[in-house]
Amino acid sequence: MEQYNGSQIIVLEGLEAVRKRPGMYIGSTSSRGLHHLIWEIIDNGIDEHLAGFCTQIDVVLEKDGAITIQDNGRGIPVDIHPTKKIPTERVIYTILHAGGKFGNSVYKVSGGLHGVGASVVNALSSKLIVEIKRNGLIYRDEYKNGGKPVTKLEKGLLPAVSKCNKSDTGTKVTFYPDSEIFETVDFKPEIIKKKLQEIAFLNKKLKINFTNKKTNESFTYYEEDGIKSYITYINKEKEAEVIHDEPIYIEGVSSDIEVEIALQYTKSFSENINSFCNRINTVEGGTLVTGFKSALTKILNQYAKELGILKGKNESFDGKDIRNGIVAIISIKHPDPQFEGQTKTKLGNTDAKQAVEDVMNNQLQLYFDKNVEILKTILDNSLKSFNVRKSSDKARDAAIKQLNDVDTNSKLAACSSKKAKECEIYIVEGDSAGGTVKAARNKTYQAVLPLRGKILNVEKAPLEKILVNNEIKSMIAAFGCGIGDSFDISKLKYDKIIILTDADVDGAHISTLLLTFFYRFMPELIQEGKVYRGLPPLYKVEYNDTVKGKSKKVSKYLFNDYELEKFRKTSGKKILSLQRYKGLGEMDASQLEETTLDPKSRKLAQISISDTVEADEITTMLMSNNVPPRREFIMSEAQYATVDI
Ligand code: 2B7
Repeated sequence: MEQYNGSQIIVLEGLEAVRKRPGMYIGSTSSRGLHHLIWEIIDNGIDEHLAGFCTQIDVVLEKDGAITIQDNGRGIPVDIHPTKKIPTERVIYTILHAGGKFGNSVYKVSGGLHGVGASVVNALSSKLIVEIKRNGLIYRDEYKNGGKPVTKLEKGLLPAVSKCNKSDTGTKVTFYPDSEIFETVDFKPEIIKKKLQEIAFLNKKLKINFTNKKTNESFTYYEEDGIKSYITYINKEKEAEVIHDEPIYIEGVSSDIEVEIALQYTKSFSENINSFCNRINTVEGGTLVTGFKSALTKILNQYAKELGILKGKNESFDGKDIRNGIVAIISIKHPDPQFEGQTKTKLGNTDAKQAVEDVMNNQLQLYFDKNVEILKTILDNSLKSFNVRKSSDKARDAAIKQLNDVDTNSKLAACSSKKAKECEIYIVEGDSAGGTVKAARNKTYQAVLPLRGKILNVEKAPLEKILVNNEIKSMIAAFGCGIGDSFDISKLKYDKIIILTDADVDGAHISTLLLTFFYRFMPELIQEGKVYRGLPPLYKVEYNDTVKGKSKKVSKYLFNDYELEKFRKTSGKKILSLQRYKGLGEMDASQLEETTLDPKSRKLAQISISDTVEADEITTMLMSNNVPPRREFIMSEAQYATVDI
């Protein structure tokens, strides 16, 4: 039996709260949430690197499924905490919101999980061991069952288990994610490797080793050139054709804000700008991106004028022309970042815009003055986009006019309410499922738009073709908020856009094509959290249950294999019949209403963009002709409930 004093009981109540609602702290208990545990612990090591005390982080996937993370920083302090009266290490690993007050990192981020990560990971682990090398001693502390201390303190202090060299310092953490909390506790080496590579790019000169003890493989990530190499990596992954050999890299400091920018132009027609503030991917952009765009447009237009590239006197390049084919990374370090927006990933600090502009104005000008050939290549690229845009503007205007002229929406079953806030539109795969959904819906606030078969792949089709495609025209007209430059989310007629497809590979593919269309032409819909995927159940089980004292046959819908497995293991019920739904078409109107339409019982997954580099890569990969990886992705995505692109 462990002995708890008063303060520890309060502590455990905090960790209990994390176990009750893990999603609030790590997003979900799916594979994604599971891996989040690793990122939280690594983050503390990275802070130690940023503070200037750690040069290496080792990550090990152990044979028994545990993860070990070790750094060569100063080692977490083990002395008695002045107010909590227990070793500081224990405060960090058992008290929620203990972060922030520790570690003097200027770049500590108050929002999100940063700093409280250690206690959250402990709360969600069945076992966790912390080993600290400090003062020539190795200290060890062990917890079990969601953060309950196992190690007995000696005179209130952490016991030292052995000696080490005084100069040898650092922190080592091993944890076992709790299988009672997570849907899966199977760490995926591929996910870990990808993230470690990204961390290495964003933290130049930090060495990260990954060892997979299950396969006896080892990998090292070390990026001397940081985000500059990241650009090269992204363009290689995407097989993008670059128009100048080396990425442009600039850096500088303005009003205490460190700014680093790397960019390279490619022959692609889209723009890919990724931004990070204090290493957090600002998916929704914000002031740092605004500053980047405005400075880039201004600087290049100025050069275009000086070099006489645009013939018309009052003509200038549009920002769109200037960013045509650009791949860029903006990374800033801000002492007091304000994160806003739907997913708290939009930087709000106005001084960040100025800082980025300052560094761009000084350093980028300097770069172009030295590299005139590259400047000319880029301006020539802008000119091409300018000319294409001038000619396609006309086609586009005509197409948009046509959209407004005729009602192309004969298939849309509108809802009677005109209040956008309460309305929803279901985009349904196929006419037959569409028909059943129409019959089952609540006509007041649920509209239905059935789509026929294949959706156009907007990644590959030219704009003229996209704008005359029937499916796309119906969606644009139904949503009512335009597309591209003329997009206006305030005109959106619905609060939720719900994609409803079969729970199979084809359904996942159609859903991906739709998301690609939204991502490229109406990204705000996703950023503002308007897009959802309906999750139809995969199984219906029937079993006997006691209702009002009588045994009765009842049924229950299960949404994935995990739920079925859980039902089998924990319900204690004998399954009388098990039906597996192959598609929406197998359900009648009342089943469909209960499982996918009724807000009280349906399941929806909100679509979000969690990583801009990855979203862009996945979009390109899915839509390329490279079939094998595409199939694999669709399959794995189809299994999970939370959808991120
Ligand atoms: C906010 C908390 C989490 N912390 C320290 C000092 C060093 C240190 C840490 C760490 C991950 C896995 C191995 C500060 C910061 C707590 O206070 S956390 N190193 N590494 C870590 O967790 N790695 C610290 C001031 C003086 N001496 C040490």
